[in-house]
Amino acid sequence: MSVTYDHSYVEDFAPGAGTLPARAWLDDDSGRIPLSGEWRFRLSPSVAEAPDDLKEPDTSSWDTIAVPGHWQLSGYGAPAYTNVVYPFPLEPPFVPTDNPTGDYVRSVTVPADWAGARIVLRFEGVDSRFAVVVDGNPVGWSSGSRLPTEFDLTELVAPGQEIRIAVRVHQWSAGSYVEDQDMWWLSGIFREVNLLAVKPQAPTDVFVHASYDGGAGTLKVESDVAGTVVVPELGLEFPTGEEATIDSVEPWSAESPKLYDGVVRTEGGEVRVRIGFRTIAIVDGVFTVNGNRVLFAGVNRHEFHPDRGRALTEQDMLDDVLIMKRAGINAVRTSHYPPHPHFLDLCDEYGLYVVDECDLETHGFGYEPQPPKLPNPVMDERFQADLVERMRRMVERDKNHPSIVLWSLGNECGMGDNLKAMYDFAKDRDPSRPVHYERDTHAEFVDVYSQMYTSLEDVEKIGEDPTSYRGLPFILCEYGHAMGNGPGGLSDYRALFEKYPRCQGGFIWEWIDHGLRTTVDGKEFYAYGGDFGETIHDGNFVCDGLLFPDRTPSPGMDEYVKVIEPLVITADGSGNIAITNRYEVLDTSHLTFRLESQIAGERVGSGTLPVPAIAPGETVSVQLPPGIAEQQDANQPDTWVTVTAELTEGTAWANAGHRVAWGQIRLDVPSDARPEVAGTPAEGVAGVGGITVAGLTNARLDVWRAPIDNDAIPGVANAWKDAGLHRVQHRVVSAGVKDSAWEVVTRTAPPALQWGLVSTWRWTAVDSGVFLQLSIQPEGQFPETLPRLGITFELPKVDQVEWFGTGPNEAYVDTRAAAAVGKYAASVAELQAPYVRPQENGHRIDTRWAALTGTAGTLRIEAAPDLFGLTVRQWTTADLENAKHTPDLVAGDTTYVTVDLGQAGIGSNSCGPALSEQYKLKTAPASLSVKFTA
Ligand code: IPT
Repeated sequence: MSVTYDHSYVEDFAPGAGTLPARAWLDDDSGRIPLSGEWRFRLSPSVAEAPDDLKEPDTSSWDTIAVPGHWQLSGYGAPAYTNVVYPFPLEPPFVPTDNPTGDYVRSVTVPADWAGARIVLRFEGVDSRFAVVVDGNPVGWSSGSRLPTEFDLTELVAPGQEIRIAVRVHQWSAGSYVEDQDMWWLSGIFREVNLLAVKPQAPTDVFVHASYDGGAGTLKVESDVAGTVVVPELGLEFPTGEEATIDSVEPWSAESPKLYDGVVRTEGGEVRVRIGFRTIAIVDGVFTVNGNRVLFAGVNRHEFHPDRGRALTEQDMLDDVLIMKRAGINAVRTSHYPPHPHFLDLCDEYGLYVVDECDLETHGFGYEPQPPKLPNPVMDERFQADLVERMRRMVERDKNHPSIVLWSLGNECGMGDNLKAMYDFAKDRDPSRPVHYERDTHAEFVDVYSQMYTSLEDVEKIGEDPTSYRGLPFILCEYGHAMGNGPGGLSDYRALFEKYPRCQGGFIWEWIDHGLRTTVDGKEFYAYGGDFGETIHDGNFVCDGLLFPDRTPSPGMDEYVKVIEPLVITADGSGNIAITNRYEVLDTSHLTFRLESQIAGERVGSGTLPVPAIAPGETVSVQLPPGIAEQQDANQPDTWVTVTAELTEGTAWANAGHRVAWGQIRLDVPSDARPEVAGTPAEGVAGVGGITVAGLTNARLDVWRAPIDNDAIPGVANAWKDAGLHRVQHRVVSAGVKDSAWEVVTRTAPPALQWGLVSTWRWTAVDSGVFLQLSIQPEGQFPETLPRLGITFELPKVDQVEWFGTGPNEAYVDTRAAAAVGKYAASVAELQAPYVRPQENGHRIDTRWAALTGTAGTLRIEAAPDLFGLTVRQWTTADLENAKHTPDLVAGDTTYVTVDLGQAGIGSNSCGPALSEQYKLKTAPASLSVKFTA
């Protein structure tokens, strides 16, 4: 192969040339020189323009770049985002002539004491294709961006001498056709490079087989060089290739990730292995680990950091694992490529089930295209060797991780023989793990049946007929699209996973927003598709995570934490507390239960609650401690008991006191009695609704919200716009004293259309304030649903809000699991959720009262008795709707307060089913009674 003149490898279907066979990622005693750090770097706009000098490069005029990293995030070129579509014409294996090509060069001295060893150059990940030249000698090339490659340099280098390594990396290659994942296109050497010295007769590949059955374990370690397996904790010492039986071992599971440290010793060296005894089996159509049904409370994880892209540090990986463990997440699908191997070590250690997915997606071809369309690469035999090799490279690298419980062939490729070939390879090499692939829609060869974004109705159907789809376990490999505000409706999915044994949970799409930290005109924000001038892009579809780009939780994350919590704490129906243990293997003896009682938001009692150890799957009833039940007082509604379960002692992933579950029990019976409103008419003033109290002006009926992604993407927002909801006008029909109230009748209606909402606003002054009794009547051909129905008014700048209702975070009708009833305080800024693309946020459903304090004093809004949704912001809904990024929202001197009678739910319709009927806000007569006090 001539690297300098022949770049035909860029468009070659093969996986590579000159590479070593795939093997396990090992913790061994080989010599190792990390080649992370500064390399000389030069970027050329095309292969043809890349100087033909890698044999003897004069790098004195080159820049430097940090390895690992992406060149687009290091000042060269720009990131580009597409989801399904490829950013280049489809004509495999060809790629555009304008193919940015980065040359990396550095030197390293091979230690003299490496004499006699095999010298190996190992790359953990290079995007997308690269060729290596060492001291002017072409070594080989490789592809498969998220997979390792090794080259044997032994013949080329002399121990004690310095060598020069040159790596030519191409942004586009034939491999790009099978790497169409929904993420930023980012190039370069983005994972570590190491120079290794493998000693003669040292093990270079081992395969640990450790199973568990009813207390006993078996262990067998295959090694390419025969030797001895030693596991001190179990007193084991036996030859590789043989099976040992251990009468009593502690099993590995996500909840209790017991690892035994072992060593494989051969004549030439040793490998340290971490052994987790566990057996995966599908029993009667149910996926089990160690005999226990698994309910995946998972997430899809892309590797992402807002500054580093997919070049994660070990700390980034640990951050992810700790956030997941603290959240009660028990599983990760590595969408849609094998992660950095260190992440898998952390999953073994901290306990997370992993669906390890191959580096493969060909979405932009369509699933099973027919001529004259081109075949999808998974149907095209020219790609077969590369695809099977990708599977081999993943399975070989990752086979020793107990955390991996499923192999996944890839994502969104349709169906084709190449996938079957990948499946066959995996089953042959590792029969112990089932294989997942979602687009095998008829379950022809997969071992678990999988769908994405399935509606509740369809999940229920699959649950009800356990023989469908060959009776396989069913998982949702993606659901709960966490784009922008959301996802909603998660509790409803969880209920089905609890109800049907074969419905074994799923993986939220996705873990983190891929917003790239960017500064323009001194203002920092998170960039998404289109922000770098891409000609073709998919906008903010790349920001659909439970975490904001900086890994702070979005409200959707808090909701998920509550929905999946390992205990359910509720009222048992007879005045006691019911606690159900939903752990897979743990009982509750590691938890301390605390209790706090509140009346109308004020704490009246607290203590610990003695709870017996509850076994997995069991429910116990615990009596309320003496005194608590009696606290209920008919004149003091809203008597709540909050029970919290927290870790008694610290764990590897959280401190003592960390909350793992909570529940609230209401002791009083909410009364629906309506107060007699007796007072004098609160005489009219300017403004449509017609009142001024504590600076309140311009009260108007409001039927619009800044579309959330789940409104905008499926076209729901457009249908609402067709009905004119975003631009209604108001007309005062009448105003005057009527039945001892100041009564204003308004009609709210869009231009050009004939329907409207007729509102009757009755204002009554009482001792301490003003009552508003509002009733709304739709007339004409009104739209079936509304985004919201409320009143919005203005106040001089408000700084601080105190409220009694749901909190602390925003809560909507289908995202309220995590909202607890209580008394909260926040600044107006803190009430906003900073979605990367600004949109409706910050609504607090079921507010009892709120006190808004600012320049004009304090305005108190009180349910009288109707609970209301509260939103307070320093900008208008139109500002929010027009903003592209968070800095576009600038606080002014006016505060906009919305008191909602109702608001549409959130759902997951940006990539998922339509909002459930029960969460739609139907246009219908409605009324609200609230009190304002200055
Ligand atoms: C699904 C993809 O698998 C995932 O990578 C991501 O793009 C997600 O959609 C949307 O964010 S595919 C879709 C057609 C259901």
